[in-house]
Amino acid sequence: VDRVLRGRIDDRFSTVRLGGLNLDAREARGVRRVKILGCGSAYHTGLIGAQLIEELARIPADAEPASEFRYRNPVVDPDTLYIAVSQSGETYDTLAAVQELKRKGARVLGVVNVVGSAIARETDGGVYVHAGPEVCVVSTKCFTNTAVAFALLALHLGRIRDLSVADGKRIIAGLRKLPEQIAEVLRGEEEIKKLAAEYANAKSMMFIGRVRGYPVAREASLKLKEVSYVHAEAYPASELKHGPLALIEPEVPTVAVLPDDDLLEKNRATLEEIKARSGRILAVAHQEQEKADHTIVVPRNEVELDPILMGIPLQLLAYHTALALGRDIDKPRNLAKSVTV
Ligand code: F1P
Repeated sequence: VDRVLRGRIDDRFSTVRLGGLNLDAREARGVRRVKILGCGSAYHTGLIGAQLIEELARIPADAEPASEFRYRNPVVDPDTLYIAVSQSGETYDTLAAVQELKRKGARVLGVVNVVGSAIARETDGGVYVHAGPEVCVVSTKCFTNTAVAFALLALHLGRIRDLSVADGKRIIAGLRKLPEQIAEVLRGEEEIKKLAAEYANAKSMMFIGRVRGYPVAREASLKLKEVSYVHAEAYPASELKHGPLALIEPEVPTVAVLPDDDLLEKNRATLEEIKARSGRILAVAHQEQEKADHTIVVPRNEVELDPILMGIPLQLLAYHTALALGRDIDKPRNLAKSVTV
């Protein structure tokens, strides 16, 4: 996180410098929509990015799996800014989506980790996330850094559109706090290891979150599947009552991601519904949750940045679940470093 922030923040003017963005102020003001494309973890950071861009720059934004986008003959709109996200920069579905967009005359930026990769070369400009090489196959530190890069991009767009100058100061101060807070979360690893042992024999795991919590729930469930092969589902918390509640039983625990926002009461009501069906609950929150069987407490930051911090203990949970089940975490089955077909 230090690396993605380094040299990019000017505290005096609460502005952000994104050298390679290649989007001048006039072009940035003309953006009417933002559409973010990526696969797997990259798609999930896109969901976080879309929320940050809506919150901090007030531009309508959404994210879609690049693998879907490329197959559906999408309408390409000249006032939409397209952003491709990829750790490796080589994922074929994302590259194909970029090429399709370029063919149709769209402006496409990249939020990419590997410098000089195919997606970095094909896009018109963008932000490198400087996470360094992902030593394991799954995306972990790159997930965190990409979310930070999106916070910087959202601040930049907001500032150009003069919408979030006051917010900018607050978010910048929050970003500066992140490295130490992440270190604090990592110091809690022993506790997470014990929790992983406790939940490792689950038949299946449910991950839920509302708004800021939802992309984190999706990512945490993907991490668990990728490295431990435990079946997991992720749902927006309000969708539970539209069917999936039927799955809740003691052998199917729920991981609930609970940012300290104005949805916390609503989230607590969902926990009650799960308890009423004898479901076990592991919460990730800023304070102990009395409805939960266990809570992983993470430090408080600006609520917009909660998805960044809350993802980290759940990456550790997936890691220790995989170890508890004797999986080879460095060689997860059926997963390539970059998916090129
Ligand atoms: C996308 C991705 C990763 C996943 C695995 C397979 O990669 O789905 O999120 O962990 O490595 O590929 P990328 O486009 O971000 O390199």
